[in-house]
Amino acid sequence: MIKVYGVHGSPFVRKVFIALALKNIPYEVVPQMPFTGDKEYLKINPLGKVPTIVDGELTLGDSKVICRYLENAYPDIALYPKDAAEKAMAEWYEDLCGGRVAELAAGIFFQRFMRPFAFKQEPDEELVARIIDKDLPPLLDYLESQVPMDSFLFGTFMLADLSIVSPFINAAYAGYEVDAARWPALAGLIARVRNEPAVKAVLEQEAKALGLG
Ligand SMILES: N[C@@H](CCC(=O)N[C@@H](CS)C(=O)NCC(=O)O)C(=O)O
Repeated sequence: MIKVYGVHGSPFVRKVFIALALKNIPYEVVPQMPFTGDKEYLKINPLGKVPTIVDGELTLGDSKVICRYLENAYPDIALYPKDAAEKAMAEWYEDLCGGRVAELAAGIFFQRFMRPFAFKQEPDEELVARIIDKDLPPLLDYLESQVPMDSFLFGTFMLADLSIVSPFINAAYAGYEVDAARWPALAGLIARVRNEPAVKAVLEQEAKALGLG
């Protein structure tokens, strides 16, 4: 059975759990905290980041690489569109939202969730305000221009939808919600993705793991 090293709450680990669930592939979770410098873990992922998967002889890090592998190795249920241009756009959204958008959302999550609850520290509200008022809005404007009002990006629910929404799941743990009056299509996509059975199931486990369930 595929092993996934990681921890609930990471948007990158969440993506792999949901990708596996969408493809009906059973998996086993090996709890692995990031940022620990765990020497044993560094042997299988020298970056020390989560997730990493082990599938038989194959040991692979990075959620994007893992999801592309899953798509090729287990092609029955598609995570990416087949059309070349659509596939490229799906990968672009995954890159953009797993990169800069995730970084900003993680800033809110770290300041308003991790600092008070895990480290008993005050959040840096100045930093949070800069993210919410200045850094995020141009990216939200862009995403709003890309996302359909009533459906998923490529018809059925796929990884591109999850990639766009996932950072905002983390930000929501810290009390941040995308303003539906200003970005209605994006807010609608967030609600639709959250409602997908595979996502719901993982979010339920995540809430328990974060002490929210
Ligand atoms: N590009 C990587 C990013 C993974 C990542 O940054 N994971 C975080 C947890 S959310 C981590 O392990 N951070 C630990 C570190 O940076 O040392 C992926 O898509 O898997």
